[in-house]
Amino acid sequence: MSGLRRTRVLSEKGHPPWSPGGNASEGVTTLRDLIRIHDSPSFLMEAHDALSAVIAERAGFKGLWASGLSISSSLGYRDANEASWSEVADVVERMAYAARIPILVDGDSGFGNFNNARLVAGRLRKRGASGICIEDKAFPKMNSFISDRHPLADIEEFCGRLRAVKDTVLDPDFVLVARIEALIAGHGQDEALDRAHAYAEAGADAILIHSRKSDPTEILAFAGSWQNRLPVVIVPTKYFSTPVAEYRAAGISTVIWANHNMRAAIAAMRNICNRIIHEGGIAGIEPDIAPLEELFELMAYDELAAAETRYLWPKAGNGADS
Ligand code: SPV
Ligand code: MG
Repeated sequence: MSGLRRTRVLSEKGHPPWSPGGNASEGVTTLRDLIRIHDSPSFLMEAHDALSAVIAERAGFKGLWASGLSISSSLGYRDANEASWSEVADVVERMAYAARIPILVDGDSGFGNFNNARLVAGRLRKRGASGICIEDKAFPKMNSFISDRHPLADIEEFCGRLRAVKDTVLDPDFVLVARIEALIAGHGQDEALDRAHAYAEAGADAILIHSRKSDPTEILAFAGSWQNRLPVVIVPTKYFSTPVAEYRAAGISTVIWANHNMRAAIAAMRNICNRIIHEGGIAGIEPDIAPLEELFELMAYDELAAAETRYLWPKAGNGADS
């Protein structure tokens, strides 16, 4: 029996066999395993659509970050809850369809109160997400690097959002990350730690501590005090020059490269657009863009060709199940 036959049943994650990631789950690490406390941090790579998800998977990343900033940007929205949760969920579904590796979805502040948060988390799980990250801000949120005004949610009220997600999404593999914006909002370590303790009590599986400083002092101080009561997740967008060895030494569980596929795409697209304008054509750019063959390979066109021999002209005897 051919491999194609064996892949006819949908996987638990819902991959049809013809999706680029296929439905095999061998070798896939769960998000819960990635976000455990390890000797060395796990990496989650940003993706904002199915193509970027597949590219990250092929590069060897074990998990994805469905970034609110990047998904919003690719849809032409500001990262200020302009995109509806269902628009984000549509994108996540395409990512989960195309890639086999688990996806942690940036759930912003949960799109409202406890009721919205539990609804969104449940829908995202159904559509292929392996976890959700919810930040302790009010709705609508604003991207953490844009303004200085980030009103924080009341701790008790935010704990209600976390508890509601936990009580609603009963899948033990689904990961709930509580994101603390206290440092972003200009509060100190005490506020961040108080929140971390409360969110752990409310059932969070991990704590994301965010910082807008260009050095890692804040998050390292937090990690030193927190002592890994729950795994710590960080987003070193602003303190990008810090070596990963420092995170390893601090016991950081997971590092999110939060927007780097999107920013790489912006730079590449800007460059190629400018060149076509200035060079007056495409003769010179061919070596600098992905060959069409690479695109066809990423999207598994070979599987479609093989399926045609099975379903479209099975009697032709040209290779199907012979
Ligand atoms: C995102 O990628 O949307 C994030 C990270 O939430 S940040 O942009 O740093 O807020
Ligand atoms: Mg975000």
